[in-house]
Amino acid sequence: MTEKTGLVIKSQSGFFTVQPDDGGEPIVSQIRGRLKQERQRTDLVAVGDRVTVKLNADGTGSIQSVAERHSALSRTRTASDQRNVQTEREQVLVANPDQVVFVFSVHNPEFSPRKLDRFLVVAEMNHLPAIICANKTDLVGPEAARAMFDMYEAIGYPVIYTSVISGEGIEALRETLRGKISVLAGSSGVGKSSLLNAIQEGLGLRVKQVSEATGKGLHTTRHVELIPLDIGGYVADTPGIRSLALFDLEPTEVDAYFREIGPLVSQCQFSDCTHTHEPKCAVRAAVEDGRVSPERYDSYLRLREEQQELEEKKY
Ligand SMILES: Nc1nc2c(ncn2[C@@H]2O[C@H](COP(=O)(O)OP(=O)(O)OP(=O)(O)O)[C@@H](O)[C@H]2O)c(=O)[nH]1
Ligand SMILES: [Mg+2]
Ligand SMILES: [Zn+2]
Repeated sequence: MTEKTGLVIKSQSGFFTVQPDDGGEPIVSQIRGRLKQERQRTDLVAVGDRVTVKLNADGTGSIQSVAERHSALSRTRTASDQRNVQTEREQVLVANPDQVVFVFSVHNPEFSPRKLDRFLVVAEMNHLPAIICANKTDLVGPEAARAMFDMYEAIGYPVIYTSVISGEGIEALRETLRGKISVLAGSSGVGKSSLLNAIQEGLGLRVKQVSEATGKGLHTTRHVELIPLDIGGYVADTPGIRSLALFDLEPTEVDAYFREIGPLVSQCQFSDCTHTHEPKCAVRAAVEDGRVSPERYDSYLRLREEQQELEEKKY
């Protein structure tokens, strides 16, 4: 009996493609029966998981074991069973990503701080390092581009300034992706495919085929594929991050996910401070003296409000 260890690079309707560590051909595998019966609080196997596979005579594999995940890009969902008992279940979009790269363009389409702040909350919720890629710098020039994103560097998020036209930052982006499993996310038209092509010829096209193939199915947001990089590592370009809704979030939890605001909250005079109008509010004081940017404060208030409304709808 031959067993191999490898990485799950694709999952589709119960079939998992495993790239063996020995560099051999990918093995289309299914989950071994006994593994399947184990109680599931999370997806048993997801793209990015490290597994052992037993090779069958017909060339397919069966997954024998799954290594413990060190991280995941996931969402939790509350589901009811037959007896109406509510359980939380985790849906994993990508297991073990090393980082998420949020791509925005500085122009065409316009940069949306609101959207970036939401993405950053998703990264923080999942305890994943976030990197910001500010693309199309050729359209506005380096100073204007930096003025838009400086603030994010100041609060500790690395920003890579890129242009597929001038070549700025392409090498830096390549180095950032090298040897890592990266999730790339960003709105349509910001230049994700163009950047991938600049890093490795044909890579953008490869990703496009994946996203088109999955655009049709029901499980659009769940389908992810890891695309190998010549320089080592993998990227997943996923529209799914948009649907990693924030609805699992309690309004007060929003605090913790705005990394520059979280530590201030305990310094407000009132423990139930909403940071909108109360006297001696440490958050508003920080906005006034420039420690928290007005844009981030605005994103923060909007998210809190949204979560509040969702909470109220629940009852
Ligand atoms: N000026 C300029 N245009 C760019 C740059 N990068 C990409 N573009 C253009 O922006 C448009 C969109 O680029 P894509 O790479 O297709 O964007 P995408 O993020 O992959 O979009 P989706 O696949 O729809 O999600 C194309 O017309 C590109 O030529 C850049 O650095 N500068
Ligand atoms: Mg694309
Ligand atoms: Zn306050």
